[in-house]
Amino acid sequence: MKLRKGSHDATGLKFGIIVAKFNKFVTSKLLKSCIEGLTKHGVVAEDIEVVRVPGAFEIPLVARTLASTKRFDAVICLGAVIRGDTPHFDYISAEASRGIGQAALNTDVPIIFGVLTTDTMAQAIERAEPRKFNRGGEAAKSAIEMATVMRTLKQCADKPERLRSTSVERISRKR
Ligand code: INI
Repeated sequence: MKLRKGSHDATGLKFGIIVAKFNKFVTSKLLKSCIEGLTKHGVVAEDIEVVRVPGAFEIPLVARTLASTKRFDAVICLGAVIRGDTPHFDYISAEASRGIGQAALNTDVPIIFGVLTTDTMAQAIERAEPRKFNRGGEAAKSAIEMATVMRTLKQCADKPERLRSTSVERISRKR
């Protein structure tokens, strides 16, 4: 059996971050922890590009545009959609998740869904808070893991079997 997995060493990797301005109190926390998460794992500030958009609804188009440039190893989407009492929530959260997933599949670049969808502002704050759920930091970790596993898979696709051993962990079954 061969197990292929990503790593947490992000040295030399480049990331695009898209952050929604709507519910900025929450999304600014997500952004801060996300950037800290990337730099903690070896990413330098010059290799991070942040794009601000009005709300979560606008994220997919920018995600696809950034990913299409092929300048980034992964793109991270940050936003906060809070239910409140309007049906807006369902439309925006559905569109953001569908569009972000579609952008990743269309471009072959990992795009991370760091958009909070909660019933209340209190829940959103709790999820963004670094000492609680730290979803911004989690998004950074997922981006690094996906960027490194995709790099490994692409190297495997390019190289003949005998050259792949550095990126492949071989597990022999004990009998
Ligand atoms: N955008 C969000 O990111 N979160 C929300 O909770 C939200 N609500 O509740 O309305 C929201 N609306 C704005 C939307 O994303 C677009 O920016 C707007 O509709 C313009 O296209």
